[in-house]
Amino acid sequence: MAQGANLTADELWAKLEAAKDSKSLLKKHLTKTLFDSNKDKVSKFKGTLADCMRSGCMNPDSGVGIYASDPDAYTTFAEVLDPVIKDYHKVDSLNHPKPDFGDVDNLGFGDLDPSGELIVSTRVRVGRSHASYGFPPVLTKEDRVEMERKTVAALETLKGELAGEYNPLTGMTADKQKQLTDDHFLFNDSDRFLREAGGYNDWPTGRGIFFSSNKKFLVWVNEEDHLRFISMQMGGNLGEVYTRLVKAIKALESSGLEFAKKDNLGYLTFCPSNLGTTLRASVHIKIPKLAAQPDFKEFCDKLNIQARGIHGEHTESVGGVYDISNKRRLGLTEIQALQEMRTGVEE
Ligand code: ADP
Ligand code: DAR
Repeated sequence: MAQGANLTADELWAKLEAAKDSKSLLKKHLTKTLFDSNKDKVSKFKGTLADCMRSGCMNPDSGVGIYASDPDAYTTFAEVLDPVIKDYHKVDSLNHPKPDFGDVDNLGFGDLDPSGELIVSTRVRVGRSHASYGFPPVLTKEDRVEMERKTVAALETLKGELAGEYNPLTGMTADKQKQLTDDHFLFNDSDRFLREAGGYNDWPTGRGIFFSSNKKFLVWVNEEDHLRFISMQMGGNLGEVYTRLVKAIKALESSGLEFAKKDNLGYLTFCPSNLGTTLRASVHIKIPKLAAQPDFKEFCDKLNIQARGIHGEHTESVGGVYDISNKRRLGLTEIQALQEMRTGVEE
């Protein structure tokens, strides 16, 4: 159960105010004036500012610290969310470009590490939200089950390399879940930031994972976002991984699913850090010496790349292997975000 589930906006604010050392974007941008003028507003999905800020107030060590309670929160609480979005994605104005996946038949690159000495595996993912549904703080059990049903129906239309099977978490043995999570395929319910944001309400109902037959295309259902489309494989062939994902996105877009979008923000997601292209391209790469350099964080910041541990965000590196990915997802196109990751990894 999320500790802060029943705290009022004022009680959450008091926690944030007391967290003098917090470096989150919520702490940086939510002034008392903004708090007072937004704390009583309610979105079209009945979301509140408390719903949005809860996780960052309960976890002062958050990086971002705020989520959108629902798609309309990006309008109702724009005064609070816009400064966070601009800061995270390093943009001065919010006018996200139209989707552009580039020419996948002429990408100009393939395997970033043909020798296989550095890159263990490569993954590219996007997030999507079903239009007309809220996000975790306002979702009901019935919403999740309904979204799961719509998603599975769309996944059943996939053909060829993308065809596969859906595995609901309900009824999945603990051993199978552990094996899939250890192998970096499946998500779990261990992220305290997502927990405080309502991400595990009614767990595990409505959650599951789709695998293509070769397990190189996956879809997460109702984890942090309603949908995560994931292409991944061992080695460093970014070209192959990306091309597979683009094929899947186009197939699912014509499967009848309707995704939540907003002109100036692109595709809408639960966390503002994932808006726009929603694209995160990553490699698990062996860089123990580089990562041990005192200026490693500055090195990454300069290249707009982010280093994570290898079992997901907020986890540690193991054996000198780091998850290196693009940081920015909004204010640039999909192919630009991918190129930013590629340039960073090649550096
Ligand atoms: P995201 O927001 O993209 O889902 P996380 O950091 O939460 O990112 O990672 C989700 C899962 O994907 C984790 O289990 C992580 O180990 C796995 N993962 C991420 N990038 C790679 C990669 N390049 N190769 C293999 N697994 C990866
Ligand atoms: N844990 C939150 C979210 C940061 C971005 N990652 C997401 N959305 N998975 C934080 O503020 O650290």
